[in-house]
Amino acid sequence: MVKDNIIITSALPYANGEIHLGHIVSTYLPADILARFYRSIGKNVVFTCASDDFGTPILLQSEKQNKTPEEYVKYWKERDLKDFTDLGILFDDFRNTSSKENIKLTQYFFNQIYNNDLIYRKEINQLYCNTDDKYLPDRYVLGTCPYCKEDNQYSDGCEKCGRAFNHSEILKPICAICKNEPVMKTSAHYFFKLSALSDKLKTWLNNNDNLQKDVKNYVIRWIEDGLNDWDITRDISWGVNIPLEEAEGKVLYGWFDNHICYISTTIEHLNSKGINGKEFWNDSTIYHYIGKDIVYHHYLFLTAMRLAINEEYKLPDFIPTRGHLMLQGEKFSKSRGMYIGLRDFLSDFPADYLRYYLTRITPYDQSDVNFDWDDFQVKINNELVASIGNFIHRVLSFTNSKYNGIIPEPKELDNDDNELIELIQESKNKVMENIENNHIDRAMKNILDLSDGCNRYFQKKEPWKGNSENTIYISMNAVQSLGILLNPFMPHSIDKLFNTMNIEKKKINWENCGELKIEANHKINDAKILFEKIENKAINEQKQKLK
Ligand code: B3M
Ligand code: ZN
Repeated sequence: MVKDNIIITSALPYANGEIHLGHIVSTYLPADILARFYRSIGKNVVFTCASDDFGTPILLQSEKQNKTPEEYVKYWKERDLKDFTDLGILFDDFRNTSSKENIKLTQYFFNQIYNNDLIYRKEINQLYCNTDDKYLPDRYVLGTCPYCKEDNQYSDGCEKCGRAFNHSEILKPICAICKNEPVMKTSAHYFFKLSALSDKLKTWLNNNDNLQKDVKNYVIRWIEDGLNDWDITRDISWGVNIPLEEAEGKVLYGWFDNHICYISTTIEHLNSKGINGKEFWNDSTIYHYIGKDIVYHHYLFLTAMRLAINEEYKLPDFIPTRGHLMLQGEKFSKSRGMYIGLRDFLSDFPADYLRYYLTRITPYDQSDVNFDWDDFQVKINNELVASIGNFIHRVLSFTNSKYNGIIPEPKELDNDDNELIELIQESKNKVMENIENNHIDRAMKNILDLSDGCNRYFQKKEPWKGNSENTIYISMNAVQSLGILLNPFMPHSIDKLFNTMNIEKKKINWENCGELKIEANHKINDAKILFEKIENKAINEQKQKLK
């Protein structure tokens, strides 16, 4: 059973580039739909996110652009937030991993874990550039992959063969800044004893029935194969300082501080509203939405860190994990031109078309999701326009033309009328159950089936032949019910719909779905077409843009 307090987070975007459709599919859209749904049934929802500011790639990029890292991340944070807002991703708060509060909480975590003897210091070999006078972690080093021998790879892994490796293993290393050859130097690093928490992690995984079984199984396999201790240090200037005197000049690895920002953002947000954030955190149902590439970090690093401080901050209940986005059956990739940026998409199509399509094609599992332009056109035209939009428009325009926009007084309801009301109530329960179980694709299919049922009802009743009072009265209430069900998925369109229907969105909630809330004599405004068909030309233009 979910609690009354609900905390939802989405993986934090690096403040290092634009948001694209790959980000949306696994992480932001499913989380936003759940948040909107829980708000509509009256839960206390806090949906938060932040920009992920620290780390070597961001420092390197800011240096390349002659900016301070602070200026650099500010630009991307604002840009990303604008794009999310345009898509209707409605965060209650969006902060920064580099915020004062997050740094403070991160250092608190470090100290507690250190005091609990779960962090130790060890000398390791690090590449160092004498020209730039720097240690060179991760992306500061280019070299040849030790496995497949591909040139021009970063020192943390190879893009060609996909292997991750240790910094010191890269062959023929050069400094990414000055291109000179670095030397090997020893440096003291701090390690988190992940291995020592293996049993606790396993128990937690086994006891949490909300986690997806397939993910849980392979994470348990990782634990059984033996976990390595985790190097949480970087010898760079851009990060959270390690709060120990002897660690001067060293910062924490970004994956140590970024997920703590789920906690710091949520708690700060609540505190600013006069609610005790920590109490709320510990008395809520917690969801962390992620893509499958960061399972290790969330199922192991994040949970281990909370376990390491004796669960002073509650562990997540759900970590909904979804697959990658493919485009036209190929790997989504900016460098190869198989790519769609969110902002570009939104300049050509309405936000709700993307929300509709991605919802329809995204299951609650690890399988990859294929964005296909032809399929997009088919689903929008044959489903959203031809079923949902068609029913809504027929009802509204008929009411305008036959009744001057005024809902007629119904007579005694007949079988067909009652059957439609029943269908709405059944659909509502199915949609609700599916959303609560994270099956948003199935929930959308339930809504589509309902709108098909509404169309059949309207067709059978033939209101154009006269005697249309009941049909219009019932249909108008069906439209409102559809609007309530669709609202978490397509909020922009439902705002427009409710404006046309002259009803205040604030005044209606999930419970009103299936009720005959719209009464006789209520007056609606002039109907406007809510969803327009997509022409072939528009799709062909998009296909041309690829590659
Ligand atoms: N910034 C983005 C990623 O690896 C990374 C997520 C952080 S979530 C705490 O997809
Ligand atoms: Zn150099």
